[in-house]
Amino acid sequence: MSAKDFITGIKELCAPDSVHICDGSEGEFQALAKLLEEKGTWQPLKKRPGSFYARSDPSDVARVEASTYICSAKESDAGPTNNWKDPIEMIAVLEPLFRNCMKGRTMYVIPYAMGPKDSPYTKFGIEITDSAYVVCSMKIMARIVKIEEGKDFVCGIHSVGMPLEKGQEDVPWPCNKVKYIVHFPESREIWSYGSGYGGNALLGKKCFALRIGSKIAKDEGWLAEHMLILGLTSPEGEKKYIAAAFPSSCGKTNLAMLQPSLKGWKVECVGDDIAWMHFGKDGRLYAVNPENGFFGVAPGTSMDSNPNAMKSIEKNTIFTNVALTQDGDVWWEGMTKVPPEELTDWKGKSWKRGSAEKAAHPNSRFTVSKKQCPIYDPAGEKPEGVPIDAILFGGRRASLTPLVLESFNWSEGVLLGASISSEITAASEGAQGALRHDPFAMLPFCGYNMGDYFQHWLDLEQPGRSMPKIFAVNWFRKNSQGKYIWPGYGENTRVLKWIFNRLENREDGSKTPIGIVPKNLDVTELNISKEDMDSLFVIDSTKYNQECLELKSYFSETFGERFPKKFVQILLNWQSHF
Ligand code: OXD
Ligand code: MN
Repeated sequence: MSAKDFITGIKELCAPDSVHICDGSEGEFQALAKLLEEKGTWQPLKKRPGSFYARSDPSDVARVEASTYICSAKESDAGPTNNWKDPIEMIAVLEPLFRNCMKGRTMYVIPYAMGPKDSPYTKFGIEITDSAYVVCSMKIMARIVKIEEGKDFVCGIHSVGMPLEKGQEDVPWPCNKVKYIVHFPESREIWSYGSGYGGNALLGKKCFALRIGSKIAKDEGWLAEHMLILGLTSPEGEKKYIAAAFPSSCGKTNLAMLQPSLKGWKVECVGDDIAWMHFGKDGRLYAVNPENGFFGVAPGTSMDSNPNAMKSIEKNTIFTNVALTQDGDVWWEGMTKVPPEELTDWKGKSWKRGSAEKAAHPNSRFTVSKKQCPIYDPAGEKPEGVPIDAILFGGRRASLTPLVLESFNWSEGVLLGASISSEITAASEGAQGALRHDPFAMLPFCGYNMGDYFQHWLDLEQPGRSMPKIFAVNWFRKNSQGKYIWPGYGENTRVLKWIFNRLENREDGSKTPIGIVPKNLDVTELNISKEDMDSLFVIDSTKYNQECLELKSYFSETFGERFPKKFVQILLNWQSHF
């Protein structure tokens, strides 16, 4: 389908009052910013030049996984971890919802690129939306380009699902309680209805770059991953790139922008959320960050936890669902040790220090260009990407997984990725301590059968390729008093240093049945008892035996036939040592 036919077809279906083809210019952003201000969607922030403060409808605050579908022709291709509906049946649901859904509104057409300029790995999309907030956010999160007929693009149709009858007043944050985030992986289409928030609405991010992206990557032999990309330079000036996958709330953005605690080490940020990785002609794995900006969780971000994020958002930033200070700045839980005495909370109500309610929504966000990050790596613009030497998989486990573990080989490392899990904390639903599996941190983002996805990872190892080394990390191990042992944040440099040196065979390790742990981690000037330090690397046979059994039943019950046989062999081998 040509871009022109796509736009005409959607215009006919959605019946907007007008059509605006976006050019991504500053003038366009400013005009839309003014419109959003007039509608009450957002307000400019006095304290931060070029920045805006938006509040969503309180019912529209996060990705809606229960309403997210992968509509492949065959149900088995969506797999057990995705909602599925037959594509024809789904179109029959969507068509009446989208018919005339843009009445009284402008239909914006956003042609955009995911990936660096002139990169062979960059892919194109067209998002049609009736939300000016989405246009402004997409200008930050993607690269808006010109439509070029003849170019392949992923079609995305987004509507807030609130047509306006003649004379009907708009609301600051239009949305609909009916929500559908639908992906058609075979025709590479995305249909999103009813939400204006984040990954539901900025279709380049989770919908394209991960769900549709992972399917394209499988078909074309590359990887679209929920991973940060960082460059690490040693005091001697050598540089290596690391990609890392963590489930949500495990500090991905903090690691991506880490401020090293060790003298002479330098971290540069290529991306904080998504990596597209291809093997180059030299057999190495190269990564590009398809995104142009960060859509970061605000709560917990502070000058202590992530000074580089704080510096990134001093200007030209969209804040959504955070709290507002009395002098016109933003605030969220964790930004300062002591909250301001009085705030306006994310719902627009007056909030006093000591209130039981959170002032900022836990999923409140900042949206900012990656170029504003003081440690943004200019190599992030290289068309060929950056060479990845190590891949990290992190989970949140109070016991079991050591602080860091190097896998013996690619296949065992892939199993470590598939085994990522987090223990449910008091803040989450579910029984405390219960395990939530999140293989490769891709559970909500894999656009096809995850059993096939595991096999795809295994199949990447081929003669002539030099595979990155794979490491598992766990910043969240607790001691017998229930306290976190590892200080994390900037101190994670010590773990990165060990990994860096392992890549160069400069550092010794101790062999365990499942991989190699440090012999001598650099802990100079860290105040951790010897007992705690040792316990960071303990591999408890009984617990690991239990874990292998748990993993076997999780994989076979969830993925059945598509659970790779290789994983069974590895698990049996691990178990034979415990
Ligand atoms: C995100 C997420 O928004 O992973 O990045 O949910
Ligand atoms: Mn993410």
